[in-house]
Amino acid sequence: MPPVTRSHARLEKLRSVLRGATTLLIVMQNNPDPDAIAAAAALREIANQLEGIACSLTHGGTIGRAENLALLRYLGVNPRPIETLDPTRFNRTAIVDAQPGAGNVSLDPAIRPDIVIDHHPIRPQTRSVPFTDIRRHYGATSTIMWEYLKAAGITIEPRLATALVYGIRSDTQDLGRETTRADIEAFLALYPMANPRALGRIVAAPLPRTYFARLRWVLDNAVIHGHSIVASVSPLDTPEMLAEAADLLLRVAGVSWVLCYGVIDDWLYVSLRTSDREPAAGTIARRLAGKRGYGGGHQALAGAQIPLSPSHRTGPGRSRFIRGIIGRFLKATGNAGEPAEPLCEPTRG
Ligand SMILES: [Mn+2]
Repeated sequence: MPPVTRSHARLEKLRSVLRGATTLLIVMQNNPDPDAIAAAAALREIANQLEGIACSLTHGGTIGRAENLALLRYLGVNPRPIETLDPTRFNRTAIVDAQPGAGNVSLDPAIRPDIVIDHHPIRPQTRSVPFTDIRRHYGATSTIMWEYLKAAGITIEPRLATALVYGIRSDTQDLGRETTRADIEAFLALYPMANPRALGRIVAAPLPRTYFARLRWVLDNAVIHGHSIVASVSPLDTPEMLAEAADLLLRVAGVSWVLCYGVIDDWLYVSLRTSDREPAAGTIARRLAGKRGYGGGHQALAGAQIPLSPSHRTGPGRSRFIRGIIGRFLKATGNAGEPAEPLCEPTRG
């Protein structure tokens, strides 16, 4: 008899929650990233192979980032926008790489999921879920899912292995950020099963020209305050661009804190990044979100979304509100009062 490890015990519990179901809805965060997509594909494989369950993947927001669209195409999965389906028609519901009530999940709060698997700090609503596996120190949910696949003895085909490798790589910035031993072990085990050429094509997916226009806006409008840099993204079509701009700006020499922001449908979206050990970006994101918004994340990366009240939606009211958020960010990072300096000299024609 094989030894009963912790992974096997977890897998048995997951199977017991799935057992008897014929359909499973797998909910990803809004504007899902590669880690969410890979984790959802892995859970689908497990539910399908072990319990014969038909799975549907869904998410709020949009998937606009070229790399993520290329990943979906390669995986052959077609997640549906959550507003186009009725979650109550599925026997079971799971959330991966996010948690109920987190603000970045569009599952109706009245629907309690049966399964939550994630690597963000645990949220109160998660505690009442029948099956939870929250490992906040893991760099990626893809790493957690690999442990389930391994415990289940499932042969991981190249497409899924490639997705999981990409999920781990992108959430940990190539194992350089928020990485544990488990992430490295998962990466080393999965990499030989992955298709490096396919991964290369996904990572270097062709970018639309609008991407470069947004990028030019970011670079032209980024302002340095001491060790912090602040940039708007406008127009903002999807919050994904904020994360991308924030990752890029953290590479500016002398900068250890980044805030990127933009407005979509009367919500202010904020992306934070830091290379400092403290304070945690997640803590600042929660503070900026206040009572009306949602904020959270990890030590090095975090995000917030804040609803704009009618007087803050346009013109000077909006500018004042955003200046207030930036001011609180600069205070929290110890850069309040530092002179504002543009990132780039204005270009001369
Ligand atoms: Mn993740």
